[in-house]
Amino acid sequence: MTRPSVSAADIKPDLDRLRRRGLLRGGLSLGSLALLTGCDLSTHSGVDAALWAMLRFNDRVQAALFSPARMAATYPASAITHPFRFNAYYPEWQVRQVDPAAWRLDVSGLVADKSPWTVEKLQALPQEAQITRHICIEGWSQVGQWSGVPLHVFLRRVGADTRARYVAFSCFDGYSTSLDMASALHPQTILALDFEQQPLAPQWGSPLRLRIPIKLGFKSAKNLQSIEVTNTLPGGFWENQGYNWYSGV
Ligand SMILES: Nc1nc2c(c(=O)[nH]1)N[C@H]1C(S)=C(S)[C@@H](COP(=O)(O)O)O[C@H]1N2
Ligand SMILES: [Mo]
Repeated sequence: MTRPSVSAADIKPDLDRLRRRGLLRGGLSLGSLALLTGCDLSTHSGVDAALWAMLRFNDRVQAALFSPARMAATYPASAITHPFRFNAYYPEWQVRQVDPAAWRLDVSGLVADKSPWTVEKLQALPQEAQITRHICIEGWSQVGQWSGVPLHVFLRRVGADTRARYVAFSCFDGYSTSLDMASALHPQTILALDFEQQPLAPQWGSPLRLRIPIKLGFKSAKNLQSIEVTNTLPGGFWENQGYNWYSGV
């Protein structure tokens, strides 16, 4: 085992971050971190590798606890939150708008059919409605009503290799996120076209957003531009800044 030569103060912000997320309990030392992860802690990149190894370990634990049969709670229409809260990594006046008639959804990676999708083509697929709770990592939640195409229906329609590990989502506002395949295939994971029984307004992710009640709100990407099926861990806007990648609720 390599002796850690980076001081605890050097990586204090990273350790504090992990502690806040409950990944490190009490006074986990650099030595035990090295033992746990098998990473060389004598350099900064080694420390980084150890921290990422811890996070991936956390992802694996969460994935092992996942059950495709476990459903997120659903609610009656009377429980829908009004007014519904907008959230994005920018303020509401900066919401991007596209013409839904000109918009196309790109499909890439491990799929048989890479032709782009129009709103009309998506509307012609089977639709599923849900009233579920959207839980933001910032500590607030709200109940909303969405409907659209179950992602498993879409993935099978495009001939996706559903043995692939990940599905990645890119948005035309610069946002991105990604899912493990099991969560992508969960029956409550939908490509939502409607919010409160109307076509999505721009601030709610027009013309197409992901809606996944079994994950924290930041996974429900709005303003979708492309979907990729891949075996390479894709990351995402918040995931790359240290939010837990799996983020099941
Ligand atoms: N394209 C895009 N999707 C996004 C975000 C974003 O900034 N851009 N923010 C995420 C976060 S953190 C939350 S809580 C929800 C907010 O969705 P809402 O505005 O419908 O409440 O969108 C998620 N999807
Ligand atoms: Mo969020």
